[in-house]
Amino acid sequence: MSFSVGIIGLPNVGKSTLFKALTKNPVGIADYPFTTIHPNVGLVAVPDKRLEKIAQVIKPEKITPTVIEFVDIAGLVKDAHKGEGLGNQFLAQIRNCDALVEVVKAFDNASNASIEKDIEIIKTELEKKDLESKEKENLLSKKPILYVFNINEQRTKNNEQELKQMFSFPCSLFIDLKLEVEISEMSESEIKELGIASKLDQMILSCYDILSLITFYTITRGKETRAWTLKKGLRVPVAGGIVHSDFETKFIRAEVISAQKLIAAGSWKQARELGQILTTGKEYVVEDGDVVEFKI
Ligand SMILES: Nc1nc2c(ncn2[C@@H]2O[C@H](COP(=O)(O)OP(=O)(O)O)[C@@H](O)[C@H]2O)c(=O)[nH]1
Ligand SMILES: [Mg+2]
Repeated sequence: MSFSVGIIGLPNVGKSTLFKALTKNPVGIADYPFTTIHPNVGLVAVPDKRLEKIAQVIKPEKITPTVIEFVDIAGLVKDAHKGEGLGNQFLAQIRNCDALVEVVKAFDNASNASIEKDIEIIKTELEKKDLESKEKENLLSKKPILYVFNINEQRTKNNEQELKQMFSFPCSLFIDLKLEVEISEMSESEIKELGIASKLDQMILSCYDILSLITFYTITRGKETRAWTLKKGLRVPVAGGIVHSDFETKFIRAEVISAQKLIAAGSWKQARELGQILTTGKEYVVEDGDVVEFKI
């Protein structure tokens, strides 16, 4: 189950800057040899402290994070829905995405009024495109959106508060994207020395949230500890199908323990002795943080 997030917004607001910062550091694992699948499509590892802790218990040969796809969609302009500026092509790309990150220019001298206008243009384009669409289930304007206000030093904390009050979006972040590119090129020690922190992990996890996604883990007998992405509320055979199609079609049962319990127990064996490993049937709904062994 791979999820795709489209980066949208007007031209020159920092979309490609965000894409560059996100894809700067390769996922670096055999299963994903290319971080950038296409010049504008990249795979980004989902930050996951739990995965590291499970790996400390299991000591696998290989640790594999789960990934999320980001697509740098070219800038939308007014009347894109009528085909302006290759608008139809861009809107078709948006249709293929599960969620959107909208970058809004709030750097330099962008006034609150211009920010409001920019947001309105994009909203209107998506809604107008939806009006012509026959497919009512895939409406562009109904996709979950995370707003990223691209700020810089000139926009002070006060302005941030003002903007937050102006727009009561369910999900928004204030990020200096230019700084993020610089951070992505620094070593850990340089970042520490400068006392700065990246907000990209938070952004990636916010995308996870707006998509109602959870993470479950497999440990494949100590060979590989791996994180997987699943929609909230699905049953264990569906999770199995993501790992291997046989795990869904030939599913018999699964052994499940929460990451937290496994980490506390210190080993799979110990967790079993403590009676903490649950044997479940087809009906079990996977929870965020479950470590699952599929039995077929
Ligand atoms: N001052 C400033 N300039 C930025 C920032 N982000 C992007 N830019 C500039 O805005 C221009 C467009 O950036 P780009 O990411 O290519 O925009 P896109 O058209 O939305 O993909 C470039 O000249 C960037 O250097 C930022 O955070 N601060
Ligand atoms: Mg661009």
